[in-house]
Amino acid sequence: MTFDLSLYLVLDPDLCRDHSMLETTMAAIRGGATMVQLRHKTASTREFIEIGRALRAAMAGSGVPLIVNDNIEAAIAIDAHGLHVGQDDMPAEMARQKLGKDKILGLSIESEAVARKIDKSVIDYVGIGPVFATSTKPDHKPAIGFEGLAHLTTLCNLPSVAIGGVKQEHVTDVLESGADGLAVVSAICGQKNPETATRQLADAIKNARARL
Ligand code: TZP
Ligand code: MG
Repeated sequence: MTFDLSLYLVLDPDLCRDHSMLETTMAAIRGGATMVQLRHKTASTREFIEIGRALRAAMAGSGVPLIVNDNIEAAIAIDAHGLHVGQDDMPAEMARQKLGKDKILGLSIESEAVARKIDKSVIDYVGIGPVFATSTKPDHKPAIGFEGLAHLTTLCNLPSVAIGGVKQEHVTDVLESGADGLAVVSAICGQKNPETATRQLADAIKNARARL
């Protein structure tokens, strides 16, 4: 499946309080989100699959891929478009083997040491960060800033998305650092109007691209 990393929504059940994860997703898709990741650290696999199937059904026909964070069993049961794994999750090689070649596989990269170790042949994209410290992921690795982002996008040489505290004001710096897009949680989840928040981000990305 082809995919566009421009504006990648990562769902967080705690931040999506006023609007459910499903409502937030549909609002974000109307606003111009290009990828959606279901990330739910506290759900059982059964709950995860239930939420994921509902999301998958609601998103059908939108052209926006649904990616599952970490849980390969859920990704398969949901028939998600892909899986995203971190450094503490299942190794990417094993994830690729279980997923098959047609699904999208993303990997988190937070340092040069990690970037140098990756097997590019099994990964479709990398999520690089955190660019900034963020309270959304309390156990995050040290922030890398735009300099670190630029270094790691070059080193990985794969489609990439920047994550960690990134907001509308960072769009130009993120794209100038070589990333293909922004992955955001709080800039969309938990916003009063997730559709408007997404549209403003999507417009900022379009405008920045036109200038670069
Ligand atoms: N991985 C690295 S930082 C992060 C994840 C999932 C959270 C990003 O959240 P926010 O609210 O966009 O800073
Ligand atoms: Mg993880």
